[in-house]
Amino acid sequence: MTKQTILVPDISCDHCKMSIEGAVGALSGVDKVEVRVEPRTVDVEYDEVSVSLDAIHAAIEAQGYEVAAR
Ligand SMILES: [Cu+2]
Repeated sequence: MTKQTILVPDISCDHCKMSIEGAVGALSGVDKVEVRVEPRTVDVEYDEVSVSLDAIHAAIEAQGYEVAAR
């Protein structure tokens, strides 16, 4: 398992939390995902053999959020 914290500056409320957690959690290979509204981060734990960090970024961006640093 790989752990990564992704900064997403547009996260502002529980709706953002739900949509990002839903989208990232639906990817196969993602074990855990937790959005923190306050530091505006997405903590994700995933199996890098099954899913890439790029695919996780893409799932976040598909929800309408920009990822800060790649
Ligand atoms: Cu929101």
